[in-house]
Amino acid sequence: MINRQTDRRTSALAAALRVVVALTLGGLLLGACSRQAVQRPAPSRTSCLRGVPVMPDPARPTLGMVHIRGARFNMGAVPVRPEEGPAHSVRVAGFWIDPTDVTNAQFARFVTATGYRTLAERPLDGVKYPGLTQEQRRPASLVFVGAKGRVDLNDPSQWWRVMPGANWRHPWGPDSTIEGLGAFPVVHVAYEDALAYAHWLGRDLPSEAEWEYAARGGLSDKRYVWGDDPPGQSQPRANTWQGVFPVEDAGRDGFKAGPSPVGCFAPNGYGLYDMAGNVWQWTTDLFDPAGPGAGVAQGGTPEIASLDPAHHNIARHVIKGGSFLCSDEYCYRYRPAARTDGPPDGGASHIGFRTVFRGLVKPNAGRR
Ligand SMILES: [Ca+2]
Repeated sequence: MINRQTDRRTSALAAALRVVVALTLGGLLLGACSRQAVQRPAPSRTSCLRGVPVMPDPARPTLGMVHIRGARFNMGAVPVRPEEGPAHSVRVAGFWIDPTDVTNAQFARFVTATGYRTLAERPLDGVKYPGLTQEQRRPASLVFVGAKGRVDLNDPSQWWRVMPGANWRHPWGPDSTIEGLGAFPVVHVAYEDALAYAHWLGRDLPSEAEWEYAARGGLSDKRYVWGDDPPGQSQPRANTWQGVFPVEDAGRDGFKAGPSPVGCFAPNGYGLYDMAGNVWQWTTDLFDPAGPGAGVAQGGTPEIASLDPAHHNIARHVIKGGSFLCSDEYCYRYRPAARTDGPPDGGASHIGFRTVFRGLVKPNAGRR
């Protein structure tokens, strides 16, 4: 039976954890965190698609993207989690979308062209965090480190560490590297980092509705992006977690406790890869913890409803798709209707993104 009591909005709590840890324990725990990182096996594969995904080119904004026709669809579902329902009819206009998550190689092209530095590579803003010392505001990101034994699954601090020096170039900490991992999804990218990449290409991040419609791949009211069969019943369909979370990932999908290269599992009906599992993906929608539109219905605005009072009142954005950390007993969010909020001021080991393009749409153009 699925234990749905054990999950909390890991990403949001992990975000809060960054500040809480810094405030309460400062450098002592941060220093210890690096030493607590788990030994991580080398990934079983470093690429799955032929060649790497197309390198981005600002002069050709739809290069390598897939066109999705506009349509009306049922968004959400009979809720597995309270925030997922009820299902409601939504219309999206046609748009283009990346067939895969943005990879390390693609993001590196952006950084080389622009000199951009991600949030995790910069100190926290002293104006936003006036209570933190310079030491506590040093560049860091949230790294999944697992646990050696069963832990309280309501306490994400048991398996997350705020790790100085972790960022997209060093995803498991300062001693790690992305050398040879160009086909892996870029991670440790904050919302503003993902948006900067998209804007460089004249694109945007998907709205939640666009993302969910694309993820469903032409299917209606199905639990998963491939239909209603649970993953793993016949063949692996996504990079998720098998085994006791967060202790042991059996890796029956081919990848243990970490991301897989993009495109290692069958695409959905629209030719999109990894719309379930692997890494979460940013959307432009603001996250209302009371449910979609709940704050607005009470007279507020999406902006106000998304503010996290426990985290310096920074707006939260919806992330979709689940990640390699989701199992059928914990998280269970590798479903198109599932949603949660990402850390408002940083990235993490399990959050990436893909982009959309809404201009110059050519109906029926299909894959380009
Ligand atoms: Ca896995």
